Amino acid sequence: MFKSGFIGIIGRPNVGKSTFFNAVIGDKISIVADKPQTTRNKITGIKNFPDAQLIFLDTPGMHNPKTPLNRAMVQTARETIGDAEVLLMMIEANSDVHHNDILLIESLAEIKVPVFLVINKIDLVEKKYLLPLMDKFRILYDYREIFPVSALKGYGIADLLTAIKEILPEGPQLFPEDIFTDATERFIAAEFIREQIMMLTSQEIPYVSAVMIDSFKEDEEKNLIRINATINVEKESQKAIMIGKKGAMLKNIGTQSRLNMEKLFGAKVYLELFVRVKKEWTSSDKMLQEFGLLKH
Ligand SMILES: Nc1nc2c(ncn2[C@@H]2O[C@H](COP(=O)(O)OP(=O)(O)OP(=O)(O)O)[C@@H](O)[C@H]2O)c(=O)[nH]1
Ligand SMILES: [Mg+2]
Repeated sequence: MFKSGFIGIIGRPNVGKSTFFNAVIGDKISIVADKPQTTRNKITGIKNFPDAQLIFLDTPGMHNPKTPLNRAMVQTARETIGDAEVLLMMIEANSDVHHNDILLIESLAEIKVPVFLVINKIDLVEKKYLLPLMDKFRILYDYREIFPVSALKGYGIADLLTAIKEILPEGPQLFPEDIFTDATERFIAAEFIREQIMMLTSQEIPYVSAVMIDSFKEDEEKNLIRINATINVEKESQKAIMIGKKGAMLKNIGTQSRLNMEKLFGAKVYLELFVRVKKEWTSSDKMLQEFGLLKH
């Protein structure tokens, strides 16, 4: 019997959903940063077994949105909840119940599919803290099972995958075996650039940045990809920070993201970055749609 299904990874920002997603898929597809609200889109990753295909959906962190951009992100996360056969609600071992956890649990009220509680970052705490935390969450929702893991160290992931396989329904292989994501190389390239912005800039800058790929040209003979991309920010002052002194910041963003692209694409990458001011793009539905953050 072959099994398949969609597994939604949900949770408040920064608990390690994308780190876990990449660990399961075995490749860095979804970007990770030490700041909340890194992921903005639903990202699909496929994990194949001889007898099953598990399709993981990484989602933006659940929070109380205050801006149109944030509303779009939360909407994307909520929609994914309805698309899944199994849900993994992720929390952190090193923090208490957070109001965003409560917000998420409220949106699980009508959900019929099994929900696993995944306690991530167990490498950061002593074991004795886990049981009280499990109890606090158990009284809030009737989880099918609870799994302590460390996405970073790889602890507990194999057991969790086994449990998911067990409860998945019978179903066909939905994606060819050699495909590990439905994200395009263009999308991943833009995300890798945004990941460096998340890591290297501070304050509001990560949250007013959107990356667009202007051109993506593969030269197969030379195993080379030429990419032109534009980083959009909202103000001239933010543009100046993004470029940095003598262009140092932009150069750094470009170098780091290019190295990640070369690793994943297995090709040499020439990357050219441009910074543009798009006033108030985070509050314009039209711009959010154009940047692929809001459905038409
Ligand atoms: N120590 C430790 N850190 C982790 C673990 N998993 C993730 N992290 C760190 O937690 C931070 C957030 O990780 P992400 O994977 O971006 O978190 P996320 O839940 O996808 O965040 P959003 O996309 O903002 O919702 C990063 O700095 C990760 O390196 C873990 O198991 N242990
Ligand atoms: Mg994420």
